[in-house]
Amino acid sequence: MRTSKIERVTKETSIKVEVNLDGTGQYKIETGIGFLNHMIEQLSHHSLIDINLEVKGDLHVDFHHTVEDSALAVGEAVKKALGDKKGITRFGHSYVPMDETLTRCVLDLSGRAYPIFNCEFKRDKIGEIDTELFREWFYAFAQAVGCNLHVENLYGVNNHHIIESCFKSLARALRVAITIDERKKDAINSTKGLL
Ligand SMILES: [Mn+2]
Repeated sequence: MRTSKIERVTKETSIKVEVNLDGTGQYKIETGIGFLNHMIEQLSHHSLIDINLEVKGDLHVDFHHTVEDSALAVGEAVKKALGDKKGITRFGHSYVPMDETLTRCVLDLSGRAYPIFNCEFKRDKIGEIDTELFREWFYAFAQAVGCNLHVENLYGVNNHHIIESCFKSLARALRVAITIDERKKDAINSTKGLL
């Protein structure tokens, strides 16, 4: 089983996270922000990565640190669990619709962080959370995992659908990319010999 455990403590947030890449999508997510819990639960459920995440953040300041650091912690845990990345499929992509909305995610677990997040929101907030913070979440996640991550909302009207489809499409793309390719399971999936 490819598992990891991370504890990440700063003056802004205190985080414990455990992941199992070879899980079944079991989760316990407690960030203190309802909508963010809902999104990270989607990530776990649809990637089949088991995620236990506990964040105690400085929500009295605003949600920024909690959102960004939750992504850094989950990303670091995924990176650690991937280890030397032997045998992984490496690339993954998916399209996820939600009613009127369609979002695409394409990623490469290359070891190089390069996030693209092309989504526009027509509302400033969903529930209590600022929609602009989701760019921060995807940027931080790509930085921490060390992946080339392109998330693009192709069209959509409802802002809840737009952001939820981003997390679901990340989950589905990640599920493919982390899967062991049985035909190459003892090799690193790069002509360089390193990922
Ligand atoms: Mn929802």
